[in-house]
Amino acid sequence: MFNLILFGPPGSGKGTQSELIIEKYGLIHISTGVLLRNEIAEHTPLGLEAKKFMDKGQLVPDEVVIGMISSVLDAHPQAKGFIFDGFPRTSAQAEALDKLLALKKTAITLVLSLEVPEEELVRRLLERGQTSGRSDDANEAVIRARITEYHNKTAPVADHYARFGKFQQVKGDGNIEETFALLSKEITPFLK
Ligand code: B4P
Repeated sequence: MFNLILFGPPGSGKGTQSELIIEKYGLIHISTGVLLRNEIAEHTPLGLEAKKFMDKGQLVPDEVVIGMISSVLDAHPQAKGFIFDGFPRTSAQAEALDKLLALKKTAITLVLSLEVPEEELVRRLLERGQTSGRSDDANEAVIRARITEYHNKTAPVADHYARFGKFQQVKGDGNIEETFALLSKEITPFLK
């Protein structure tokens, strides 16, 4: 199996690039952001709980997110591999993911981290906020709070995977096609 984590701050293009990667390589896409927004749209108890955090630009509690991931992994026993988009976002989530994958006799193959300057992140998210209807893109204060959460809680996840030589930075401030070409260069050798 080939299991990829697409890593990077909010607005770095994880969701955008994941769509292109699944189309080219046939992996199963797991986006915790999409899963959480679906729960909110369906007014489930999990969605109502998640919304309280997401509207403020905060991370949703680990146990909520880890439970969701576990169900999705179980739903795809024949997958040739997964792309994790927006997960793990804390060290506790990374440790839980390692354990869940070990139970399935697999592991993370590679972590690709999209590097984009902060002002470009804010610009992209404000632009998306004009049309997305996403409450967490709605104003700059919430966007900055998400970036702060990233620095405080998510950035340390990089060390977790760098220790095993699986962490690779990729320039993410070019256009969508340029960034996809750089990611493909890293992925293709594993999936030839
Ligand atoms: P996510 O849904 O994961 O979203 P994101 O980090 O905001 O965006 P992403 O990096 O995917 O950017 P995108 O491609 O969309 O998280 C939302 C919230 O959910 C979190 O704040 C948190 O509250 C919660 N959450 C999710 N996962 C969690 C977890 N594991 N634990 C706890 N809480 C969790 O791109 C953004 C914009 O830029 C788009 O408009 C796009 O068109 C544009 N763009 C992309 N690439 C571009 C490029 N190269 N050039 C110009 N524009 C580009």
